[in-house]
Amino acid sequence: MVTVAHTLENLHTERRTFKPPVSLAAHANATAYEYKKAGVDRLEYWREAALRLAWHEPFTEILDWSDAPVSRWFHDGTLNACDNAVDRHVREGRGDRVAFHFVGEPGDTETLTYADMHERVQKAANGLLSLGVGKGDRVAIYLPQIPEAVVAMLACARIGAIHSVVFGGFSAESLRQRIDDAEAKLVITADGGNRRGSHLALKPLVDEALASHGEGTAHPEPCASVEHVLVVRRTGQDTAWTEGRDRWWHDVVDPQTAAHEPEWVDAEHPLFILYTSGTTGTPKGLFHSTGGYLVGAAHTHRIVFDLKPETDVYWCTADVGWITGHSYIVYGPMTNGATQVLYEGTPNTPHEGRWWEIVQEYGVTILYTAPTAIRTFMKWGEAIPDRFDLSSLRLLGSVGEPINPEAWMWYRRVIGGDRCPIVDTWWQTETGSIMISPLPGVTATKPGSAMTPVPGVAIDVVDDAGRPVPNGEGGYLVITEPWPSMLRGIWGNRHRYVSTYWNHFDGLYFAGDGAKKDVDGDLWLLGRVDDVMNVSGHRLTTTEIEHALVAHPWVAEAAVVGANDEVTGQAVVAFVIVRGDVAGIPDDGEAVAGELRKHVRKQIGPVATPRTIMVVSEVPKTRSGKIMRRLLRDVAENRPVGDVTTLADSSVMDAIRGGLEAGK
Ligand code: 6R9
Repeated sequence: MVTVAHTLENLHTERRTFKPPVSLAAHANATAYEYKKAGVDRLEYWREAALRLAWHEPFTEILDWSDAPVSRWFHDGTLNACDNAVDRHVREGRGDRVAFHFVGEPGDTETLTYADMHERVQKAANGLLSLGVGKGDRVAIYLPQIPEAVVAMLACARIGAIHSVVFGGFSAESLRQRIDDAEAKLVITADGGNRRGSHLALKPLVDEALASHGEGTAHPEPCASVEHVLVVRRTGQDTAWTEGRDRWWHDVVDPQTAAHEPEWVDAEHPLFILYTSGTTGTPKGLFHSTGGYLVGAAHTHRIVFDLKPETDVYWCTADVGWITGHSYIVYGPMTNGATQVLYEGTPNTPHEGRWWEIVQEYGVTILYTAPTAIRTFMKWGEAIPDRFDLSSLRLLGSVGEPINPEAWMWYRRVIGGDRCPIVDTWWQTETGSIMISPLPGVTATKPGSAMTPVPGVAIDVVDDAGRPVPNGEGGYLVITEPWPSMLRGIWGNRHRYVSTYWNHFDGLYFAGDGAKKDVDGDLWLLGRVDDVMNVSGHRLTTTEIEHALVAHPWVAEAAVVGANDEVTGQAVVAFVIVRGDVAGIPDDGEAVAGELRKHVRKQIGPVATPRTIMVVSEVPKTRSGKIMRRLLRDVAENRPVGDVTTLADSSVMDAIRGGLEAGK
């Protein structure tokens, strides 16, 4: 295992704290009592949370941990996730409430109430059944961010089929791998989606994925498991058709009756598979349960975002193809009866104020997004959000990466008008729901810290031997007790599940992240443990140096890697993007580098001074917005750049290389 710093001497000197707004605290869904209750009896705490769901048959047992590390929660109860997310609201008189304000990238909009969703999920469920899909079958969903994506997921849940959503930006090869691994019977896709003002084709990629890739390739045979491809018409572009296999959504779903009794499933029935890249080899198909997962997603959504379903307009900007979209667009918020914005496109189409225009137009009150987006907006400059009325906002969330204190402060000041609390939420595809976060009515927050585990979740930071570190020190983040929304395994591979997460420290779930407890015991996430550098024997994380760089007024975004160095073992190499809205930044990259080197030396110490600083226009990111340091390490070490297939924009690496060549 990679070793991580126990003694990150130079870490943050962040001392600012922000108390919860008094008015929010007075009416918050969660008070300090929540921690107390969970502290007294953790399982009882989760039992009460579970009782907020609609159960078909009640459960009697809370946790069965006899087959550890596979847990069973509420296992003798039965329920249906779609019934909780949709039917229940209609049944209880909330059918007229808006579920989604959908905004297409070209400007088309649609308002869908819970009653509308009810009609759609029932028709879609009957449509799936008519194609021979049933309980336990796997369905791959490869759609743009449109209402049908939500409807398709819920229709699967409704009939007990297991969905596997593949993000619409993935390649045909990635799609094929995921379809084969799950042996999906059906693929739901669209002719295409709208992206940056043009049509992105999806159906041709499905055709390619399902076809034979030829002798000698990884896929010499056509895909054997898929019987049908169900195609939503979104863009109207021409689409090749395989008769018998391909069916239009409007032909199959629209004529169905809007009457369907949900399939009541055991709490442990798998709800979905979601693939996430591992450090090695093939992507892992993580799967989640129905009952425990839904409890975790709905409960955390209610307490962390303080949702008031009658008045809030909630917008999570993630794609439904990621866990954030699963838990905090579909299952959590809908179970809580939220009114949401669903936006198909990119933040700068047709202009860089598009998000803020949407916030203004729909009166968004809660915004949940990622640090990478915030840093992009910082780069574009605050004059853009300043043009819009953002006064409806009352709560801001962040997820996906450590948020730099400066980005946090910018988010609070420019977007949150200095009045909205920020919840920095740490969690993973594996955890299913938020594990570490402030509670907005309780916690005094510190910029850059995710603060403390949510009530009912047991987390620690341990050293190489698995011993808890004292406050003020760093180590590995672990989860010490099972939790309801924990993954139930890796599809078809129990051994890989155990060895990936449970073999590092006896009885502890190893998250793969480094973290530090500050003197108060609050948690600072330091990135993946493989992002640790060793410079002349000093252990440094990429995150702390990135934080320091972004704290400089010239810098919008920074990515730091450790490159091999004959003298120091590793050396710090930084890639920085300078801000667009700050005057007086020198054109000369060397002058910028000199100033930033001085700045890092002052902020952290000489040992952290970057050997090389390269000014670039973009840094490579995965499609979920995480910086791909592996590729930057290739550049820093002068190697040909490795596999770029998971990059959101593969031309970024050419641009970086090109820029460096030109600068030589
Ligand atoms: C929800 C999601 C999980 C990894 C995780 C960690 C990083 C997520 C974070 C964060 C610091 C936060 N991560 N949230 N790091 N602060 N608030 O992103 O799931 O795509 O599986 O990624 O993302 O490194 O281990 P997933």
